[in-house]
Amino acid sequence: MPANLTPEAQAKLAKYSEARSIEEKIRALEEFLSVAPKHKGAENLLLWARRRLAELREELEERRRKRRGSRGPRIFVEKEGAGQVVVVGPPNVGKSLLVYKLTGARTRVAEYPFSTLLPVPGMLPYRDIYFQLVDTPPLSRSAPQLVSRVVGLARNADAVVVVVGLDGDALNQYLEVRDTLAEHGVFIEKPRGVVRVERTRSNGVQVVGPGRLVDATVNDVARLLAGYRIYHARVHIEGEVALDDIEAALFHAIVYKPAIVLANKADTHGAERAYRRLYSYLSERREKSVWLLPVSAVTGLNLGRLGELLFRRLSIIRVYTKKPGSEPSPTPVVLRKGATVRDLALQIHSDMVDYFEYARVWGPSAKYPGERVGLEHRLEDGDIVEIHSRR
Ligand SMILES: Nc1nc2c(ncn2[C@@H]2O[C@H](COP(=O)(O)OP(=O)(O)OP(=O)(O)O)[C@@H](O)[C@H]2O)c(=O)[nH]1
Ligand SMILES: [Mg+2]
Repeated sequence: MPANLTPEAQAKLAKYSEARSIEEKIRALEEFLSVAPKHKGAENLLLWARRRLAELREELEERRRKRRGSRGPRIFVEKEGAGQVVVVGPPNVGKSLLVYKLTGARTRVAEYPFSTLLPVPGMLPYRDIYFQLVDTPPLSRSAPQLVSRVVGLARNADAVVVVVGLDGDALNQYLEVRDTLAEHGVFIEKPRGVVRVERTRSNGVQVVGPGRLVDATVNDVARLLAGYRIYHARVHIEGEVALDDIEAALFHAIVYKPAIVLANKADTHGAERAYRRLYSYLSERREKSVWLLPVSAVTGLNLGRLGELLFRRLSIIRVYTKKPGSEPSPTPVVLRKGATVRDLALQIHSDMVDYFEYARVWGPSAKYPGERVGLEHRLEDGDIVEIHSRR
């Protein structure tokens, strides 16, 4: 069942999602919490609202510090490159050394636990693109202050790399990281259903994707969204999705992040045994879609394979644009798998679709080199596209 909020509480959440500034968002959430019903159905949303409020307050505090010109700690990391990937894990497993080895970023590596207290981003090159890897403080129930910081980073990221240490009980470390994140609404194991709500400007509420609505119709979805003053949206669903899941996704109360587990310190004594246990656990739960790679930050084992795994994990494609009569651009546009020429045009310029005439495509999605296609043509990784427009 959806949360069944009063119209007043729904209006406050609508205000939250329409808010532009952090201050407005904080005010809307505070107002929501003051009017929200306390019944069971609304529990999850209330929990989310409290946590989100705490994250926003921390972000506001940091902005204020920066405005005052102080060079104090940075808790949030702006996205760069083809995807932001946070590197999380228990203390002392080698997160910082891995991010340093993969990106060259100046992380802090130490023999003792809790050496990293603030996130440090670095860029990992892969073919013609870069992934942003973010080193983070350790996740440990004994340091709750750090937990909310790491969860905030994970919630905002495109994917999560979980680092565990094969010199210890790697399986247990994985389970603890997974559960700690899940307690805060960040899931790294694929849930029964996955929802992504994309706001659009026209065409009403559409439900798309390979999933199935459970005990609900598209009309029910439209009604739910209308309660939050959302009249145009594309709701992507995968797996089995209930109205509840859509409501949670609206406010990012519950998010699913694709994950790769790096089993680090493969060079240490006893690593093989620890790895086998972790491997058999994850392969029994294949449908949860958590990927595993043994590595060693010290010897460099398998570090060269992470780029390819991230590329597949993020479900992205690279599309190279070109102007008539010239060479394709050396840096691709990064799109989601399944993207069409329309998505590409929108990414280039918001006007592009209005003046679009046709496109020519070379590469995997073209039936023959230079095929002439329309806006709905589905692109593939490595395509070269030339857009012809009326101006
Ligand atoms: N043998 C071995 N040691 C490693 C490996 N990776 C990291 N280490 C060592 O493990 C220790 C911890 O490394 P860090 O990179 O600081 O670990 P961390 O996970 O960032 O630690 P916190 O920031 O405290 O959570 C250091 O002494 C590293 O040299 C590895 O692959 N093999
Ligand atoms: Mg560290």
